Amino acid sequence: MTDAPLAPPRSENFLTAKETIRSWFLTIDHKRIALLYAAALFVFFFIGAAGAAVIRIEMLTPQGDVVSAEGYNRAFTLHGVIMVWFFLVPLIPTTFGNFLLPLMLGAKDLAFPRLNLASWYVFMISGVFTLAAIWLGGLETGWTFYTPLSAVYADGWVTLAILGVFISGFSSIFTGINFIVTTHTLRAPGMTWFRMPLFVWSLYATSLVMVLATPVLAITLLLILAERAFGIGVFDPTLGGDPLLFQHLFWFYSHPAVYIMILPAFGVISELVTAGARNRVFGYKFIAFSSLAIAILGFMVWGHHMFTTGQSMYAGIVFSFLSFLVAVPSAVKAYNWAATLYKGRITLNTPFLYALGFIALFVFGGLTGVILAALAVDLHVHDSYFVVAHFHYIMVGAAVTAFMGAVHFWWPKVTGRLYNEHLGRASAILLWIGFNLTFFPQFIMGYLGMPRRYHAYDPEFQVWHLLSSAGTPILAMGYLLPVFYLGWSLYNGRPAGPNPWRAQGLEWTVSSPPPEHNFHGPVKVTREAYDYPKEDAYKGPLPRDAWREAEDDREEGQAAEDRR
Ligand code: HEM
Ligand SMILES: [Cu+2]
Repeated sequence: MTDAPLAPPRSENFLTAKETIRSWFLTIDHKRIALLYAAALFVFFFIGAAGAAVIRIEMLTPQGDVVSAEGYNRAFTLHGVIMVWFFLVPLIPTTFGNFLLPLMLGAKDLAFPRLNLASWYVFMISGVFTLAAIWLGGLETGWTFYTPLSAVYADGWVTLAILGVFISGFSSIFTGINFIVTTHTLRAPGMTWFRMPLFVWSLYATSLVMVLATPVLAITLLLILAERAFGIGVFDPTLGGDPLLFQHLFWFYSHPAVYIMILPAFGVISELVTAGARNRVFGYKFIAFSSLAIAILGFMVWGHHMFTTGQSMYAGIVFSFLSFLVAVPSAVKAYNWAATLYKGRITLNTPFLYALGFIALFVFGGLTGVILAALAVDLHVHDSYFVVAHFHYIMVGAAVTAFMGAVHFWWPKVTGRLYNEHLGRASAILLWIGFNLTFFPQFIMGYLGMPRRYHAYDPEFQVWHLLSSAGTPILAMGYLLPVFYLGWSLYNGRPAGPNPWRAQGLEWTVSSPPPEHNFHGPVKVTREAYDYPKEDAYKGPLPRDAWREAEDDREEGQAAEDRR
């Protein structure tokens, strides 16, 4: 056996093909741009996390003692603005979407490589505006920028922060256009629509939402800026405006935006579940179409954020019913994953543990969404910690867990290195425990009446806040531990080989890290996605399963490395 597939020549690998700093900042390689995004998001995540730390420390005691009421408002606004607009919305599409879409389709790059680089620069510029607003003292509107607070009363750096979010929308739109055109035009011969990996379908649905919904947000934010700057009466009732108009416009974007966050996560989980169970995916078309159904239905439910605003009761009933409907395509996915696992040959390795953790947290988050969508219940728990818990189960418990699963699944592909499997599993479990300890108590206290966004509270809630704050350091460890062992693996990890998981998919047919232009020759696709060998599935675990073989390959790779 030769070393070639395990350690491709340096010139062939996208990381080492060109080594100057300039070559990184001017790169039009989708794989490098993915890493540029990853670096930026990493920084934003830790800034957002600092806001979370302030919140959880303040909530340890019922009195407001660590920060002032005003300071608390600024802390949760910092946290929300950074986490939603600068972390969750771009999280999976700009990193794994960028990296994998051309590889999965058998293309050399995205349709518009320069636009891709431009979208990163636009994103960075938008980040500078919003970070400047925070640096100069922050703002107190919450990530939702509700009027009339944001347009009239707030005296923080609202204009600057909103300008940043406005600009970041362009980067979202650029990415969406790029993905849609790539999927339509750059599929390799034989890569029919129904042979595309489900991650690609989810990116396609996400891109549609990005392109169609983001302009609405942009206009809404511009109107706030205009109102702040020129005092025109769009939202301000004293000038003849209507503050509720803002909520309609905002949620018309922001409910679909929650699907920008979760749809790519669904796609990741479909990949992890099929590779982990070594089984054909159950109901491929149902999963693919459910992504589109969610994207479309997602545009029709925004009013469920406004049940308590005095909108007409009939509107409330219709929005409530439509919101229940969204649960259907979501449940289709959950059932199909379960059916894929059933009789699959499951090995509990790290990416798969994250996938299982995701399914549990997503089902819980989704079901509590259905509870919130029930009109009568929502009147009771609206604006309480119950809502905070609901959206954290979905946005963090599900979306970020899927991202962590993706990191552990594609790490060997991106870097060419394997990480420590024991530490990987340990941190997946730590993350799950820390997450539930942090956020489950919030359901209970919310139900009991603890309002959100309060910096001092009634002592009866303290025990729940203590539990929640106690979970936070465990959760933080779950995120930090991978930084260390993954960082270590970059220099010391064993070479991964092209396909350490024995997974299906074009990205696993090229060397790791992939060559600069992805594929050496023309690509021709002759099989459906997830065409796992029949003898792999439906047999139950064997003493020497495919994972074990892959392990042997890795050892051979190590031996080859040692000999050199
Ligand atoms: C089965 C699907 C879902 C249903 C029926 C649902 C329902 C709801 C409802 C009714 C509310 C408003 C609660 C209130 O303010 O009183 C809400 C809030 C929220 N949901 Fe969901 N949801 C679903 C899925 C999702 C997903 C997939 C995400 C994110 C990826 C998400 C993120 C949020 C966020 C961020 C809020 C709070 C917004 C805020 O006021 O700050 N939801 N959800
Ligand atoms: Cu919503």
